[in-house]
Amino acid sequence: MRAPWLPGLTVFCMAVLSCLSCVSMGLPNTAEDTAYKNTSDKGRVPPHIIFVMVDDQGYSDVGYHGSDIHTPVLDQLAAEGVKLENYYVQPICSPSRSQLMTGRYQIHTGLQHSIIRSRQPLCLPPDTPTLPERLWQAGYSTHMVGKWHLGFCRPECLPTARGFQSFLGSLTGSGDHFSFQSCDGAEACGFDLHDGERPAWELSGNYSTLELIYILRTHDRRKPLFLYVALQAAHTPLQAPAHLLQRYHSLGNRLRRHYAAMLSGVDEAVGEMVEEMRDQGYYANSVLIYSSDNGGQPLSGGCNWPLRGGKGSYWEGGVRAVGFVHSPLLERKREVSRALIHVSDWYPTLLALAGSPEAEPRRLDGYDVWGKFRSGFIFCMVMMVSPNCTPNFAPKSPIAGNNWSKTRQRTIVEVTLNIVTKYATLAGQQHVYRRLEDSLATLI
Ligand SMILES: [Ca+2]
Repeated sequence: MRAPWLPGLTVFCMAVLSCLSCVSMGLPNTAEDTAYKNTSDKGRVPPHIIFVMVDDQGYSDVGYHGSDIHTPVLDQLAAEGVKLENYYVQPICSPSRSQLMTGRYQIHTGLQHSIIRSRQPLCLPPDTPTLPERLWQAGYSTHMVGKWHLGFCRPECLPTARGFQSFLGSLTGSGDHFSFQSCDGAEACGFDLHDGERPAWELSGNYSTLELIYILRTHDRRKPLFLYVALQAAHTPLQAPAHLLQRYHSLGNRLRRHYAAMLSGVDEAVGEMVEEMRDQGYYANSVLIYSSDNGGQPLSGGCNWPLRGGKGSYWEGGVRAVGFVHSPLLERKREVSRALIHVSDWYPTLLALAGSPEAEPRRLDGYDVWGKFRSGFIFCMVMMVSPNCTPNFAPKSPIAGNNWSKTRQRTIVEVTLNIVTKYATLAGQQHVYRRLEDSLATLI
């Protein structure tokens, strides 16, 4: 155990099926030394990158969107940075997280059908490069705290085999935030809190904030840090500490009350982390990105107003997410961006920030969007209608319906091209349109 675990600190989180834990595939220590040398040779330290991925936060469930949920820390960070108001993700967990990790739509990784369930022998393809792998190669220390949900059926699927030098969190999609019991049906339950590759039986209560502070205090500041903070809140089961629930005693709806308290826990955790970043000297050379992984679930307390639909649907309420960038390195701060930004864009964007841009950008679906928050790009529309383009699958899509056929597939592609044409023309980016047209032609 790395940190002195104390009870009662903020933020709930994670759990994992211990029976599914695997053997070590960690990165060699000697490689870290080599990477540090390479970084030093460049004569500068690339920015520390902190990516906060929150689970199931609805579009309306943040203070600066007029919510009854109090998120003062997030409000301030967003106000001082760039609010991404046309920011898109996938409608469920695993696909969004796969795109963050690979910069590619899930149609390329076989994760286009649904989430990865605990009993499925499925994971992010080990031969697909991941963001932490690439950042580690670029000289970064790479650490993850929170929910993985990209498969764990084999050792090579685990976070520590996919580029993270340390991992503390859950491997499955959901679980009890206090006991860390996770179930895939009543007959398949287990303990789901892992430290690296082993079940962390000794941990109890809340752990994520403590681990984040421990990493920030022990990391060598001269080396760039990539910290992936994948908080499990506010995913079901809806559970929150009493002191957070007390803030929302006036909310009559029990689900909403618990959900709101969980998001207040997220707000507190982010606040503690940023304070530690300032205290430890990271802040001046840091980039913090905040993102929900999908829209809110109205049946579990979430709210996406004024957007239609919610988690699991391709309506705006399912795929248009809360997102912002906060960084002293932004040239233009205190802005609201209407540019179309997609979760797959972070892969090339962060690699470019790290000074190690993708060598084959055409391999990716995302684009480097740093510095383009004002002008924007147009590509993200495509993945919203094409991710389930497999003939044997009936997606829950308001466009596709349940009668999947070649004709419908063709219609979707044509609709997509029309949308892209419109935005490409507006943005003067016809070259992007031509690339998309080539890609989509293969689907017809
Ligand atoms: Ca989610």
